[in-house]
Amino acid sequence: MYKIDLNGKWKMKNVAEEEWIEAKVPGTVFADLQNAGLVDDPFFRDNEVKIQDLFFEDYEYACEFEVLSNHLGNDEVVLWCEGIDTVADIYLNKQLVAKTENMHRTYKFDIKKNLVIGTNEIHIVLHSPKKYIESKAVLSRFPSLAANNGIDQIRKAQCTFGWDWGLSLPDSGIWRNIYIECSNTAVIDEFYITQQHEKDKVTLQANINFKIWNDKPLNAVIIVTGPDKKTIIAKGPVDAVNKKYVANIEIADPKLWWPNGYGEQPMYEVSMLLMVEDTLIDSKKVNIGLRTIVLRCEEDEWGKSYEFVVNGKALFLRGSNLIIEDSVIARYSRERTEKMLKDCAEANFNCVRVWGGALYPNDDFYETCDRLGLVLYHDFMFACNAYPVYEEFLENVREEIRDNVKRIRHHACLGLWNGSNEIEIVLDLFVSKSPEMEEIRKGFGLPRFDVDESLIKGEYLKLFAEIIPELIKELDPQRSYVRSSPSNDVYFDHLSENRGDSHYYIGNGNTTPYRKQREHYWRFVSEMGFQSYPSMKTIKAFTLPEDRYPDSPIMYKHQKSVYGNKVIEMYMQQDFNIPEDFGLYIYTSQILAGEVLKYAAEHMRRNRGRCMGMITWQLNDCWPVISWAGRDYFGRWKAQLYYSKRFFAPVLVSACDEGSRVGIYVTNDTFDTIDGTLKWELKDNRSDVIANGAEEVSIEPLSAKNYIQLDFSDEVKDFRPEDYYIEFSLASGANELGRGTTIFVPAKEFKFLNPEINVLVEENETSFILKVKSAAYARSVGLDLEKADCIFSDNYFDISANAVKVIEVKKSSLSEKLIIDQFRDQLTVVSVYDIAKNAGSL
Ligand code: BMA
Repeated sequence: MYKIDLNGKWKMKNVAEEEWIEAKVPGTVFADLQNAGLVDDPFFRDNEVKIQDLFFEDYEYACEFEVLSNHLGNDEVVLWCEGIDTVADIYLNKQLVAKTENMHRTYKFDIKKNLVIGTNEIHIVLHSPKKYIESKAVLSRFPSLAANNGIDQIRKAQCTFGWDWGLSLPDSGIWRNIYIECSNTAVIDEFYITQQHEKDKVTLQANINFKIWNDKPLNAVIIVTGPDKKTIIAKGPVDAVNKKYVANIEIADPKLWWPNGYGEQPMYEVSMLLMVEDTLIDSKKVNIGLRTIVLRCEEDEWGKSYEFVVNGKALFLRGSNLIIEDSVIARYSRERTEKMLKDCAEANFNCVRVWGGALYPNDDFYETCDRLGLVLYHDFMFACNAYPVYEEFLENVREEIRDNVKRIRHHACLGLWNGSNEIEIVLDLFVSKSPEMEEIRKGFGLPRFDVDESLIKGEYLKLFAEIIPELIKELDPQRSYVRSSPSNDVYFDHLSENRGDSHYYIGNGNTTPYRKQREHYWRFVSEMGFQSYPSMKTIKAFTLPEDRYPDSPIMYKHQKSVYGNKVIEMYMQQDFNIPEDFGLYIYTSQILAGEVLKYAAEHMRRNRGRCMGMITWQLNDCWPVISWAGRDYFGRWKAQLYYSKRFFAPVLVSACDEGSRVGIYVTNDTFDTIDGTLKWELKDNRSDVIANGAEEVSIEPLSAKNYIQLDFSDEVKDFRPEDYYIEFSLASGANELGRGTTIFVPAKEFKFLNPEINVLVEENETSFILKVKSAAYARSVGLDLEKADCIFSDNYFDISANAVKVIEVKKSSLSEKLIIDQFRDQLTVVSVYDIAKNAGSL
């Protein structure tokens, strides 16, 4: 096999203009225009508006490459386009050879007859995605909820047209590798490896399909190399009639792959070789992890379970939703993706949901998830729309599913295929006459569309309950499939909590106080979130000083939800006084989001068994924006992600407070029994102990239980609840497993004293060590650096007077090298006391 790599330097121009500019492939039109200095930074202030005309233009890419006579002498010469965004015509030597209409597909075209020996030219015309959807919008059933009408007609990352956290930047480009492959005699065409798990043994079945142009006898060799580097080899003749080779390979004493926090992620390398006599003519390699993952939905006392069972153990999934990593897709990089995913593992995630309004990630994303033990709840790329079912569209979709399932199915991390995002909700919203839907419609200010309900829902079922699951049965039969999120196995009963998965938001069209979340007992939540502002450092990157206040026109350009900044403030008022200072306002919004999610997550984890997963909305941002993200565009952790690290900790100690009663719970999401001491203390705002208690506990693996129930109803008569808090902790020997505090009133009513927080910074070779002390009870203590970025081992934590909280900052997490004095100078500290002080309520 011989490869002609077409990646690299190309030229590009607007079809309607003469002048070419330098272009980079893989890449995108917008990135090339930006590199040539022809467009402004789309993320700055309101520049988004200025770039919109660009997406109504057609662009052309071209480059030349050499072909030798021995290239053309091959049996097959194929052009591979691993990603073309989206509507394109491909020309070779001025002849049209192919058209594309799907960003998500891997295209391959036979081009042997189109090439000449010597210099060849390829040029690719990328048609305007905006014009394309405009021309097709008549075929759409409904106007789009999220962005431009007609986006359901184009197989392109739906959110690139704009979303309630995303700007409109529907770019085009040759966004993945492009190359020519010349093959002869025979090649490995496809392979699929299944796993059969039995006690102390896993049997792999490798199915390899070949393309054969020759009648020479062929042999296949499969080498499986385990994590201990021991190999198992299978070999035999290729069945030339069926062009196949099938081998069963037994692995004794298999080393199982586990999600993050439950064990290791050992990988087995499977090499497949194709030989003519002793000569190697083709090979393929894949890394697999040995594990079973199934979604178990069985009738139980509450309805029907919705839990992921990994290697026979039902595990609680903890994670967040991935959107696109950057609005300019050319800026994706392996390093950035890896950093983001490492942050997920650091925040105690064992799962990531790949959300359906985005794109199928690059291979390195999956490899990293394999390595870090992040189970994927993986959508196909359909979101919030009624998708068409005319044959041409369906054929395009079938190919997209085939390409992506074949590309992704061997990854150990792949936990579930999910057909789509929020389609049942949206269709119901458009057509249902039910009073519940009428109410939600009102919240969105939407009319009901007088369209035949059964027709619309029938179309949805055709695509997501027939076509896609049939393909999964054929291509990836060992994987679980659900048709939408949220959904359950009763059609259009997506609001039900006792079966299926749920999405739950406060503030999206409702004003439910967040403490009401405890009235719900979801089986699995695949979306739940609350908006907050990104850090001041991020805001500075897209604003001028005069823009820096919550309601400024520019802040609103970076707020895409119709509910907007007002909702954040409305909820803020429930718990906090509103600070004047913008920096404190940002801090307040961030800890509020943390508190909202903590409240729900702890409740769900206390109900482990009934509820078996929480995936927050959303993990990341694709530009600097006010959104639900836990990690902002620049990768900075918002308070929410630090809160996640605590509320997703494998061992969680939490307090369930109801008036003057407080229950202390432990959720143990590990495989180990924990013997330890659970302590509680009732303290005043100076941290003086008023009452306390302790209990020796033995905590079963994979369990959640209320160990201590306290009732202060008598004491409450004598004390003012705004002066007191409860501190609780769990320790096993010298090892502290969890600590937290809870107050009896909303934070704005608590009588905080000046905590005079003091941070002593020391260092060793690899880390800065921070020793945080305070003079009184301090809540949500936030640490940051003024200019540089870093990851603190804990942040936005509560601390009592006289305690020393030790925080580590790995020097490797710093965005720039700092010596200890610079680190000290840049360090800022804030706590809820500062909000109250700034708001003048003390
Ligand atoms: C859900 C998601 C997204 C959206 C988010 C916030 O509905 O699936 O479509 O961005 O909520 O509104």
